[in-house]
Amino acid sequence: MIRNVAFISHGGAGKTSLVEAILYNTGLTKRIGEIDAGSSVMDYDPIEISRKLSINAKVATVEWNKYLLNIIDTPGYANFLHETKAALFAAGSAIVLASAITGVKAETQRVWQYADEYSLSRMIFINKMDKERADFYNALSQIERTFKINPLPLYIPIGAEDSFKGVIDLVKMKALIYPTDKSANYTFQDIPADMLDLAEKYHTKLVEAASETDDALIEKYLDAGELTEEEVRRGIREGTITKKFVPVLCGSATNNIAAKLLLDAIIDYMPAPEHEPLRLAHDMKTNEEIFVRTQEAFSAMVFKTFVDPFAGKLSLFRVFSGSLKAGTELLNANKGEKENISQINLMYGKMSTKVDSVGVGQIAMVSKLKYTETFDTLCTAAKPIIFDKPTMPEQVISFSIVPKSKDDEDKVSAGLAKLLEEDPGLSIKRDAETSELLLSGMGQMHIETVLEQLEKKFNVGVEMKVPRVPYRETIRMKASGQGKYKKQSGGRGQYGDVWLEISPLERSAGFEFEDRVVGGAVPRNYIPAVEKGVREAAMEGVISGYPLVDFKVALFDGSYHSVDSSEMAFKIAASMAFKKVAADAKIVILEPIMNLDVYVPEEYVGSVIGDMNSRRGRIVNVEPQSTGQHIRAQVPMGEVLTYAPELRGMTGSHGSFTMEFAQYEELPSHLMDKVIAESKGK
Ligand SMILES: Nc1nc2c(ncn2[C@@H]2O[C@H](COP(=O)(O)OP(=O)(O)OP(=O)(O)O)[C@@H](O)[C@H]2O)c(=O)[nH]1
Ligand SMILES: [Mg+2]
Repeated sequence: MIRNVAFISHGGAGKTSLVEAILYNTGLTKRIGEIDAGSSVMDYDPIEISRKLSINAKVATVEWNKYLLNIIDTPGYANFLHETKAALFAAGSAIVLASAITGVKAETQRVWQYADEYSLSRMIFINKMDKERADFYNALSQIERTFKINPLPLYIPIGAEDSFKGVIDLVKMKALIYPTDKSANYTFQDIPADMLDLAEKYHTKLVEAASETDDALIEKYLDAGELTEEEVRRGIREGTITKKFVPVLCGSATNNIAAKLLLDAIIDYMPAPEHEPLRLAHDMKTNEEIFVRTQEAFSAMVFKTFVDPFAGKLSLFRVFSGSLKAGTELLNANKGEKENISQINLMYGKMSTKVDSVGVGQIAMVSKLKYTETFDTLCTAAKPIIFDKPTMPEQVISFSIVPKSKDDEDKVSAGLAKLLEEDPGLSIKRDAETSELLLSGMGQMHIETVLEQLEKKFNVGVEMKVPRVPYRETIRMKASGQGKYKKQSGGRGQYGDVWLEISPLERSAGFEFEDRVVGGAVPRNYIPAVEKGVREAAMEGVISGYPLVDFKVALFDGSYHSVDSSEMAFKIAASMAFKKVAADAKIVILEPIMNLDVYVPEEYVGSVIGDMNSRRGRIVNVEPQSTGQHIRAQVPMGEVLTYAPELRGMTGSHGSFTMEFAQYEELPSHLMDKVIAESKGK
């Protein structure tokens, strides 16, 4: 009996702390691990300890009431949400944490959308009820407005802040009072007299909502005016899985209040693997898209890879169908290679225990796979399938990086190669012109942590330079002209001659090629070389070195030589023609525009908006939140490369934001010269 949940929320809401309480309650740890003391079992990475936040998704497999619960703890900070998205692929449902003080933030909305993409059922846990300014009802109404859902409390808090001492169970209609020793050995008591009306109100709401999930239940409720506890639970389960409503719990992770209740609720209301949304995969034999059903032959996807300099590669996989025994040989369908699964481990943090087999819904770890990378499918050779990979958010930022010592270049490349295996949000390429290493990721903090890992795990230091903005070139007019490449001195000559017409396409259309040659002026077999010549020349741009995009090229005439013509000669002629006609077609520079979501307390709204205007930003919307305002804006990427520290400075660390790529737009002409000059100097 299995449940499979991911904990998701904005950074710092208490996901990892809640998992630590769960590890303690299920007997896996003797003391509750604390983020602030650096004693967390889940956030064990040295960088997670020093930064006091989760960078990697990690798994805790725990046993509770004879169920095996696979809990995935995910990062919540904006720079690491690609990791969360990858991990959600392995989850069957999600527990969304909110803060009783600040409610939900920009990142919570982002991860909520990810859960929507995977159609996951959800429950909400309003955490930090013990902290100053904790207000359950405020957070509840903010959740309702933000997510436009029907949140349905299963428990309401007794007291708040220092005097938070327990919760009222709205199904049983009993008070659960907790001791102060964090043991979570609560006692059942009568509901305090001054809370009876409130509890009645929420109880009625809960029972009504539960009854509405089923005709027989409604009838019974209308007749008898009450349902049994079992019937209420059945209704809640039905409504949660069908997403009619979202159950809400509340508690305090660090005081170990309500963590056990959450485990009970996960078992009671979250879907079993066979009731989870079905995953799509490609059947390699029939070449069809199929839904993978749990009872089919074994299949699993690797959703997370850790590369330890000592222990080697650890692959975390989620089983979607069938079961697996240790010692089995599997197929990696993406790579077409066999992998031997010699040992299977269940995880909590970095701790693991060996098991003989795993079944549907389970998450486990296998080490030292030879070919397998993150998002590869492992299956049987008899039924090879490949799961659709989760898409990663657009990378937001690129820095060029330079080893502190010239001798370290090989070590840097080797270390980065390992980190790339761990992190699907990271990519690296060498700049063709400057031969600098460009590291692209989700934000400045993301790149910084990668460099910290290089230093800590692979012992090499690198420096990062100001990020580069990925500008593009495009054209605004039609133009046409000739490119002729002719060399006839000694030996075999070279001859290619093409006439091209270039015309603009709409934004993000990319590149189109049209063959309009008549009468064999350019022989068929040379036409692909012409297209290739144009494509390659466009990658290098014409005026700035940035790729030229969103255009169409038509080849409409040319000539050839029966002996001297070759593919190479036509490719060169095409590249010459392209550069000439593009230059005549009014080249402009495009800049990336970002969607920026900023959350700030009321008193900073004016200065944040004023600042946005000075960055050529457009305010799209300003919406009140319970804790301030949500400002949505579109801003050129070049203006917000170092926004994180600047917003921190502007708001005394009270603001938060997320940023993602929106679209390319024309760079104002007065800024063009500067971009061209900088790219020449790079
Ligand atoms: N008072 C109080 N503090 C809490 C509670 N839960 C977590 N915290 C504190 O909040 C901070 C962040 O907690 P984490 O558990 O790291 O939060 P997280 O959601 O895992 O954060 P990310 O991994 O960065 O997304 C730590 O300082 C915790 O001690 C709670 O219930 N009450
Ligand atoms: Mg965490």
